[in-house]
Amino acid sequence: METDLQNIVILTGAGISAESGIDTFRAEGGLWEQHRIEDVATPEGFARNPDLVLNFYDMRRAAVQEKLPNPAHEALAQLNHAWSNKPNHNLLIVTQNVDDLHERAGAAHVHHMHGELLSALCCACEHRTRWTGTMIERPSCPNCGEQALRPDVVWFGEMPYDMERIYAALRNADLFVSIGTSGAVYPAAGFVRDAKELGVPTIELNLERSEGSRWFDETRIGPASKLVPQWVQ
Ligand code: BV8
Repeated sequence: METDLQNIVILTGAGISAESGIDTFRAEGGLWEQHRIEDVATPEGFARNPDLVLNFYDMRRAAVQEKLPNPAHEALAQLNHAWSNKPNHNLLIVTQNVDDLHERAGAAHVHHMHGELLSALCCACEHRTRWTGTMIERPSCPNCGEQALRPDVVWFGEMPYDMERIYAALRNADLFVSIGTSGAVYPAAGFVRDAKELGVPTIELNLERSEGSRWFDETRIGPASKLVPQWVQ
């Protein structure tokens, strides 16, 4: 990695967790082959069949808890730690992922723009609470007591969390790095173009060319567990 970098924005997608054994969305046999997006990742799908959606996320929540971070998560956590000890250096890890593998590798202040499996949101009082169990039994909200908990994840048609935090970091960035994402879903897929318009250099680390590859200054092809530690060192 260039030594004169000070402010870096890193976007991660499902591909960074693939080698930890977590299904991506668009791979063969991936999540969107097992379930229709409209049925399990939209507010309309949740209203139509809440049990299907709660089971989908209960299954993913249980699966994630059995998985471990891989060398890509660990390399970013080391970078995160090194940057936190350098004055006037900023590193923002923005993840589209709802798993907690960045945190379990030791990264701090990760921005989960699409929410987190291990967080529950109450539809009645909007209270958020850390959640490791299941929701299919319709547990009561710890704050208001209503049986109105949903997964605290951003579905299609819902606004990703704290977009201004991301855009502010991009405006100040010396480098934008994208790791393990297909570049298929907006607004995350648009960050590379936002960076280019701001004159920020861009790198993509991915197993294959993505929908966004044509916008990146550089695309490195390979598994994240190899590419990310190489890039960080
Ligand atoms: C919104 C959370 C507006 C839930 C997810 C234009 C502009 C803005 C919006 C839109 C637009 N056009 C359409 C839209 C709407 C929509 C959208 O983008 N649709 C797509 C289908 C066109 N976007 C939205 O609805 C977003 N909201 O726009 O709100 C708004 C405005 C005002 C008021 C209200 C609302 C919200 C989208 C968020 C949906 N939630 N996830 C959950 O996880 O269940 S999306 C989900 O898919 C991910 O979070 C991620 O964002 C997205 C893509 O997934 P990836 O992470 O990229 O995974 P994928 O499987 O696709 O690819 C994996 C990649 O890794 C591959 O490239 C593969 O090669 C690579 N890989 C695999 N193994 C490895 C690897 N790489 C390295 N190493 C490996 N080992």
